[in-house]
Amino acid sequence: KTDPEPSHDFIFRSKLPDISIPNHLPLTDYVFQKFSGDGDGDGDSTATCLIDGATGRIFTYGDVQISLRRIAAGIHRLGIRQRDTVMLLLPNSPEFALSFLAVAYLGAVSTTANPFYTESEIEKQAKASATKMIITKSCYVDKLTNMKNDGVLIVCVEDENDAVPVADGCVSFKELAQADETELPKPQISPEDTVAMPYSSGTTGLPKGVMITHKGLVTTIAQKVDGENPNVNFTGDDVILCFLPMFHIYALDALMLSAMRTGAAILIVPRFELNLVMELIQRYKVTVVPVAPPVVLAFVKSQETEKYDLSSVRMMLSGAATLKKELEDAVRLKFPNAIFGQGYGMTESGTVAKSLAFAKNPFKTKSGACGTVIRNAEMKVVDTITGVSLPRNKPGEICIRGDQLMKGYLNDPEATAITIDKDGWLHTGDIGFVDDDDEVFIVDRLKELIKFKGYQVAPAELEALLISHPYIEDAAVVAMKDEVADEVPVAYVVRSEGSQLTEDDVKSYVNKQVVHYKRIKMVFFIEAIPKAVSGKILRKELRAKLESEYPK
Ligand code: 4UU
Repeated sequence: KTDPEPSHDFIFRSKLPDISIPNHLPLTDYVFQKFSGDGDGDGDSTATCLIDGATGRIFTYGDVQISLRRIAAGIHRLGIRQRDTVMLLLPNSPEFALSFLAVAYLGAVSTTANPFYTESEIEKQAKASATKMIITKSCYVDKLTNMKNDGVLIVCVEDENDAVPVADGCVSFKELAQADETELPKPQISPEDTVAMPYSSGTTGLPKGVMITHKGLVTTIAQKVDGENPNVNFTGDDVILCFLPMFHIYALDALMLSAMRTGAAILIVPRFELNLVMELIQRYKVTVVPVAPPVVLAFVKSQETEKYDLSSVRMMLSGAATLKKELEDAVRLKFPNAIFGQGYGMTESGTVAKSLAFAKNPFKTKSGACGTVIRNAEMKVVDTITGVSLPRNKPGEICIRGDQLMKGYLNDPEATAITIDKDGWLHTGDIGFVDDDDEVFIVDRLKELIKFKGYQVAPAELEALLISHPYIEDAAVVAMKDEVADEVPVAYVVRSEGSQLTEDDVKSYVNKQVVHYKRIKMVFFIEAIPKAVSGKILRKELRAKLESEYPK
């Protein structure tokens, strides 16, 4: 029987065969499967799991598994139950990793937030996600007064030397971590339960809670590090450097959890500082360095890389933003022993593509590619106007399908339906193509999202702040190209009649309400914001105007 309407979709797949993925398991069971009776049982509990780069503290795999259960019992004792939301408002630290795992173990949900967020940014996310507990450090507690008054529990990680006592009305993390783990019966977790809920604006609008399930996270990790020929060959001998922010999906999934699944050691650093990072690479003989493009630029520009022994590095992985080919070629020269490649992902989709140069049995890859679609998944590229699927070498919107995708946006079925269509395809809002060797190249972005050094800046969020100003009639925010940050947000503003509002007034009004990378860099006053009849801002027009007036 012939199909009257055969599907003409061009589907792209990994060069690696599909594997069986145990995505029925709860996340922590999967991540530590090597240590369980039913896994392959070769986990070494005395192997190093976490190294605190700031203090040298070490947690073995055994320590981590017992600590996470104690912390889970402590959180439970304070009243947090399955499916409740806990906000992690922590810098990169062993406590971040332990808290995330504890919340997952409990069957509760971690919503991760940048600790540098302003009070109002934290409050918006805490309210929207129905956060019941915030785990943080003393230095951020001042921003949480309102939430504490609203009954949100605040748990405070003490400073290293206990110099600062835990703030009034907060629970000490150290005490919480001493709970009796045998008190907590193991919860029944469904693979469809949400485990992580980072915020992302996706292809349009305000930041939304991205409901990532146990099944989704297990799948995206397995797609990278499982199988006889894993796409990313992390092993128990690796020391993986983690300065990328753990609250963001890239470090959380592709670094922290993937490393734990393979038994590697994770060297945690609170923030990127070039010389400190090079010193740590030398001291700990770091083998894997996950980076974002601004870090690549810092390595390339540095005159001091020669002063350190960086020869232990065997893998450098870049992701989260566009990496220029010239930069990629330049960094290869600085790390002659390292394989360099990219990964491409999205909060909503997990990893979409990964360089096959990182595989155990690697493939030849090209500079500038952001990887090949991960295994156990399908990719297609569609025409942005007709939606028709395109063959190789033709740029269009990249779509991805598989078990790794988010369940949806919290309380937002409309935004979910715009992003994942009825056939299960997630529309990334990125424009790219797949070449003759199955490598993916990203060439443009269809969606409104701005990326400052890989950090998300949602134009709609800044526009909402702008129009809340009494003298601003209308506003639109678009990206301006920038040498260091790749993109920075700039605003087009329509002043209300008779207003003398200046550029500085506008900047200071918005910029004190947002974290540093969302700060508006320039303001252009304009008569009217160009809009479609539907009311949608014609961002393309504004971007073209910007480019003609401020060519790069
Ligand atoms: C050009 O940035 C991320 C996730 C990054 C990631 C995740 C798992 C990288 C490797 C990995 O294994 O998430 P978001 O939600 O903050 O931003 C998603 C957007 C993409 O849609 C794309 O526009 O960030 C951009 N992006 C990239 N752009 C991400 N990676 C790349 C890349 N090249 N390699």
